[in-house]
Amino acid sequence: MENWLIKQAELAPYRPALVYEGRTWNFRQLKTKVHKIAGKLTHFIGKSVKRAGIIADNTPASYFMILAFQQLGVQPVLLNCRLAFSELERQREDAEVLVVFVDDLLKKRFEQRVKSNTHYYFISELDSITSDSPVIIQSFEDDKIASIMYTSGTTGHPHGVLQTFRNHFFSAVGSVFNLGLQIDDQWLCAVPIFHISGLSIMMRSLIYGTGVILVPHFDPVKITKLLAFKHVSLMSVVPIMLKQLLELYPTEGYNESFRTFLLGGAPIDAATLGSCQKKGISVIQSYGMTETCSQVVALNFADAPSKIGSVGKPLFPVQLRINTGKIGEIEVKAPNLVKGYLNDQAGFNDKLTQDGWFRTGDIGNFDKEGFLFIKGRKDEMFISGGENVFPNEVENVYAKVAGIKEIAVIGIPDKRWGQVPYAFVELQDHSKLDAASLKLYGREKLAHYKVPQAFITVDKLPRTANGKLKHSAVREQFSKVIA
Ligand code: S0N
Ligand code: MG
Ligand code: MG
Repeated sequence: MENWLIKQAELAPYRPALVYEGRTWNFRQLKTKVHKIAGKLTHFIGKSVKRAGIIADNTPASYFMILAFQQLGVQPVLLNCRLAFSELERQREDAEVLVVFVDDLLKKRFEQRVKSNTHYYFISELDSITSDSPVIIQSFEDDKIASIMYTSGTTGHPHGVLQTFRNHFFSAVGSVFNLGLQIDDQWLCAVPIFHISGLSIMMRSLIYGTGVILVPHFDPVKITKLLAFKHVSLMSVVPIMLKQLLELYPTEGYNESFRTFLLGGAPIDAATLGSCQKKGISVIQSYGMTETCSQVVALNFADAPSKIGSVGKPLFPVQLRINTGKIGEIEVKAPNLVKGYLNDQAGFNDKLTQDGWFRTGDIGNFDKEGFLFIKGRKDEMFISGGENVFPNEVENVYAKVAGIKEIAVIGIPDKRWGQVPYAFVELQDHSKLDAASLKLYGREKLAHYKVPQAFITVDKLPRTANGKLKHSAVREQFSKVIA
């Protein structure tokens, strides 16, 4: 395929590509800007670098930088800014990345790290660099890596998901066949661009030639104003965002340009969806993951009102099956399914069935009309505010703490975040538990949303016959303590 950015600069040069706090770049200006940064990058990181990292925030600087990497054929490794520094370092090393750019909006958190670590730079450090003439790749080859983002798993450390241009292209195709396209569409992006929820909005824009309204933070008041008064057509949200926007929904409704929320990232309660319906707010529920470059299942406009609670039907041309035929693990085959994990192809292959379907770890069922309902997880993973939390990752960090014999982390329902982590701790003899210092310790080693909100001492943690921690039994046995 022809380089998408160059193509749109030719096809739709004057159409808005990016809008940010009152500034607009059309596709021609976007191309010029991105190529200029590509030239600076060439000067800065050399011509032969394969990958580079970015700790992005939702700003034009990060947006341009991600696109500039792609223009140079450099694989952008998108690092989650909410991670603890040790987590980021492990991912950087795994991806063999020597240069990581940090968005200047994150200065407060990263200032010391950028100063003291040779691999990290603020994006603004490029300002004073002259721009060499960059060697821009003319085509986006199907199997070339367009982006890498890390996801955790039930075993071991997070792995880098290798997303190709073809993966992004088919993801965008599946979405547009469902949601339709108007050439003046503008997609509001408040989800992080380091997640596939956000990056997929950027990629769709390049593929469709439509605009993105980027916002730096999820501020429900500001966003409600945008939805009410600006030309916004679609907005991707996770449940916590939709709930907060619902509370602020103006009596006059949103601007007539608004078509729908695309809801994903986590299951949502029926009451919130019911309220949206009552108020006449269009919500398209969807289901997807980093490994499929965003949605693979979504409702459509016609079915959304009558199929509340379902995430819809598999998008074109996604194939989906439930392994048992009734309620069971959801398996997927699709051109937007990635080929593997960086440095861990075996780990990825383990998730494939013998006939090549990807086992998602999610449990669901189809109703008689072929609509998918998500019922839960096969493993202990849970979602907090749209972020996946793998208990074993948290447990491994705490297993090293003196005095802790064993620790079990489970997701507990939470009104705001959906679920939050709680820890149940079996202490070594004569040890004492100090929840405050355990929290501090977690904050050092883990992203904040992974740190247990409570540490509860128990005499004995339930184990299976062969001594493995049994999370389901932890939940059953100690549910009274939590309630
Ligand atoms: C909800 C968000 C915006 C909250 O972040 P915010 O407001 O910036 O919080 P902070 O200032 O960082 O922290 C304030 C306090 O809140 C706690 N906190 C923050 N985030 C969380 C959290 N996630 N869970 C629990 N607690 C949290 C902090 O700890 C802090 O507390 P104190 O004061 O104690 O320090 C933010 O979390 C956010 O952006 N969430 C969404 C992330 C997301 O996009 N997830 C989706 C990932 N999934 C996918 O990408 C696949 C599906 C998909 O592609 C998709 C998803 C949605 C829509 C569409 C699609 C699609 O298919 O296209
Ligand atoms: Mg530095
Ligand atoms: Mg914030």
